[in-house]
Amino acid sequence: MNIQNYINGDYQLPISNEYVDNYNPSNGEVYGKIPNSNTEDIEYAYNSAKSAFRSWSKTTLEERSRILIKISELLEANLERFAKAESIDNGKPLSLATSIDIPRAASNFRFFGNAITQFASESHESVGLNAVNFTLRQPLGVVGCISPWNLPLYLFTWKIAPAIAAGNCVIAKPSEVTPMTAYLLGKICTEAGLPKGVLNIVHGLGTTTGQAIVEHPNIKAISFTGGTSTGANIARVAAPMFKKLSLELGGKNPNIIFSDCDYDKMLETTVRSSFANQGQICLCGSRIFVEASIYEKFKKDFVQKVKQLKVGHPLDASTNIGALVSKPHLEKVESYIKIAEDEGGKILCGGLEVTVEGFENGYYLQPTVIEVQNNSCRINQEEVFGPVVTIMPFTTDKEVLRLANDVKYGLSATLWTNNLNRTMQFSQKLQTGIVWVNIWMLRDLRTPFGGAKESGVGREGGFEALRFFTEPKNICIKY
Ligand code: TXE
Repeated sequence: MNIQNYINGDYQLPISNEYVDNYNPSNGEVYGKIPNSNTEDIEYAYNSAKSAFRSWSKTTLEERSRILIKISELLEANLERFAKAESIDNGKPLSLATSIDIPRAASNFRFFGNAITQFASESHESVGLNAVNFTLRQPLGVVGCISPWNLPLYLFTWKIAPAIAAGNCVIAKPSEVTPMTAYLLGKICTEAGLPKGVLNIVHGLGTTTGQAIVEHPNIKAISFTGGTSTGANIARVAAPMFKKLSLELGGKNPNIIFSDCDYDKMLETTVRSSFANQGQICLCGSRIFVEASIYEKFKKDFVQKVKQLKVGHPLDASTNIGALVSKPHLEKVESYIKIAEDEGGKILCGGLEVTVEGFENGYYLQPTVIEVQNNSCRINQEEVFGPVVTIMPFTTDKEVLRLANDVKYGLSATLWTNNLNRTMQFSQKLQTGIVWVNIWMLRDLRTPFGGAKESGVGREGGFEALRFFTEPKNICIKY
């Protein structure tokens, strides 16, 4: 199926007249083409967004909220169709797309549809000076949203929903690797009554279409999720133009397991935090540190559970682990397994490609557990973003805290313990944007979401996102 851009409320062929192939990762076949939009396409999208901004920025909060919630309802009504499209495009199990990806995309619209009605700004009475200050929070204008392939519609809508709720008009680009559900979203927005030009969805390569969005002088802000080196590149281009930037980048997250934890719950959750979505979630706990007293037991139990995970076709209901997103990505992940072995890592299970009958050219890989001796090896320092985790023992709190922080990333950390003092000590000292204690990936959409160090700048979620997509203006009135 060939997809098109969604500009000014309609599907459009790209002015560039250039296309790139869209692959189905479950069988390695090309199953459609997507536009590779150029600067002319972005200019067209920009002009449509700019003219829509005049009235959208003046649309009442109640009306914006109504439309966002309608989009959410239409996504829910189309759950099966969207989940299947996501699974085929990305390689993730249909069960995951049905239970997580699409419901969360719907929640993003509902959440920000509600949040905007509660969003408020401060006033400051300058006592004794007969003056009052208040803050206006005005939409920025036309903003750019660029999202990755791992949670395609989930992350795409996580940016779009707050941007339009706050009164901006948007040029959004999904990953060229997984464009399908973003394409389908256009029609839903039209059906929900979103005025034309408020959301423009353009497709294409990062270096062509993404770059053109970032370079556009009048696009006021860029909200980006993706790789750290891409984020650095975007910052280099955007900074001299003083654009607002929100960057959600990679992670190399520690999963710290103490012997005083609830063992069964930890074990079950650790399988998920390691391999959910084929390990292609920036929040996956890819470095597992286990207290020495339970290390051997954990190693045995964990490997046994991981071996039970079924790698299979994404649409097969019994599949736990689907296909990796693309051939280059599969090769990248495999190269890291080799690097780990060369560095002295011991593969405890997995490490090999899987042939799924009838889909021999799909990108399937066994979930892989590697035992490492130290945290300075490349497999523990660099983001693999696949079904690969390492394990190593530790003895003291001090030691594991140092290991956990000894990495350039700082997105999230998971801590398994029932010790309150330890929980507070680690919560204070872990250099990450998120700390989960005795749980993984419980998401409350009101919380600030994002990373420290090279995992990014800025926070998404809740009012943080609405603050990002508005410009605060202080008004001072003397009376
Ligand atoms: O992501 P890219 P890639 C990590 C993960 C992965 C690595 C590379 O380690 O292996 O990044 O993945 C657009 N200007 N994450 O190459 O390139 C691109 O088209 C503007 C972590 O697929 O960062 C896509 O829409 N845009 C991550 C988006 O950026 C550009 C999720 C992300 O693609 C651009 C995905 C440019 N110059 C990968 N170049 C997470 N944090 O969740 C690319 N893009």
